Amino acid sequence: MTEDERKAPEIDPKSVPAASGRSPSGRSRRQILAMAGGLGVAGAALLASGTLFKKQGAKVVQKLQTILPLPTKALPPLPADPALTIPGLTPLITPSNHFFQIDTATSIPSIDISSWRLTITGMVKNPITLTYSDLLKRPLFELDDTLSCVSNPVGGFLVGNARWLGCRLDDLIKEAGPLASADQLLSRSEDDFTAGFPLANLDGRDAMIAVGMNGAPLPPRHGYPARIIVPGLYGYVSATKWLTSIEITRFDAEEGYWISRGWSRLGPIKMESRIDLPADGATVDKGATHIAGIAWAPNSGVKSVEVKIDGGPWLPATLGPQLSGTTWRQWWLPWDAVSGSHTIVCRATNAKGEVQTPTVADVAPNGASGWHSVQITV
Ligand SMILES: Nc1nc2c(c(=O)[nH]1)N[C@H]1C(S)=C(S)[C@@H](COP(=O)(O)O)O[C@H]1N2
Ligand SMILES: [Mo]
Repeated sequence: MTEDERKAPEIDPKSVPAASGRSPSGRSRRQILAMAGGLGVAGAALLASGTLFKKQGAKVVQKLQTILPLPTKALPPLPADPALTIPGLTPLITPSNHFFQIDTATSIPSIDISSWRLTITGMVKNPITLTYSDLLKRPLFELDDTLSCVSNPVGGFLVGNARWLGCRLDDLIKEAGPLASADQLLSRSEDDFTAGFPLANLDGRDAMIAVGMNGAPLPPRHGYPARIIVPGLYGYVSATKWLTSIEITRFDAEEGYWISRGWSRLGPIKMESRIDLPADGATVDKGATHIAGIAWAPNSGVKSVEVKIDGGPWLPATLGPQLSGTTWRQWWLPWDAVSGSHTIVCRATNAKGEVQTPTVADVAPNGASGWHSVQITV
């Protein structure tokens, strides 16, 4: 593969917002929906009253249709975010407008929801075609899941955590009836991006066709009207935005967009941890402060995070809430900063007791590994 191709999945740094932001917690679901739908106060009032709803004109009704049904299986409300009390800590949930964006699209496809269809075809007994409202009528569930780009370097910001809403992908594929000889789920977008992963990854994990993100319909830049989310897989093999078709096929017949460009066929997200506070290169005031960051260990969960300051011992950090086995956890460690220059390193251990590898790997072909370290001055 050429150098250009290897670099291709990296993104324009301008499109990567800092991974900090205001937590969406504290707002009611209805408020969030109302804002996302552009309805404002009037919309919220309409939602509160079915009779008012019926009296409104077609325009309002159309706007209201972008409001998602409630999940049949809802998650408990989010816990208090430790980021509220530890300044500089990355928020538990990444607000959608701060969520990293990676795609090959030159402009965001604008999709007419009334003519949009999702088809499931290929090596199946019963091909399926769904409209947007068919999709919304399926049982919807919520999923807290951390999505990472394979191009995320150690310590990088191409990773985000969201509460997704969608329907089960495994159920849909079961209904389509894949042939025994098929081994790949290849999804395609409105703009002809493709991503493929092993059918075997539909192993009971909560893979979904997502229609909602953080309490609102998927924002256009994150794939409206629908995208795939597969817990534990990098985006380039799974997370197709502006989804239009799913083809059940074989790896030896077809491959996703990035595979012929030298990236690995299989894309399980690697366990990683990141130091956000203090930032690399920062100058810190002497005295009481925190070392803090996030860590993720897909399909298992983070059991512990340890921090090493200069040549010292590994110190156990305090962990934030574990939303699910596939979300990041925040961690922090109080620190009495002493004058001088310091190197701080962190490492995670997953629920199976496996320690994050120190072996340094580049992002290509299947994701970066190694321990994140920062150099700071007090
Ligand atoms: N249609 C489309 N979907 C796509 C891509 C793309 O280029 N086009 N890129 C994938 C990659 S590489 C990643 S990491 C995720 C990023 O999702 P996000 O932009 O919502 O963070 O989207 C995936 N889905
Ligand atoms: Mo990616």
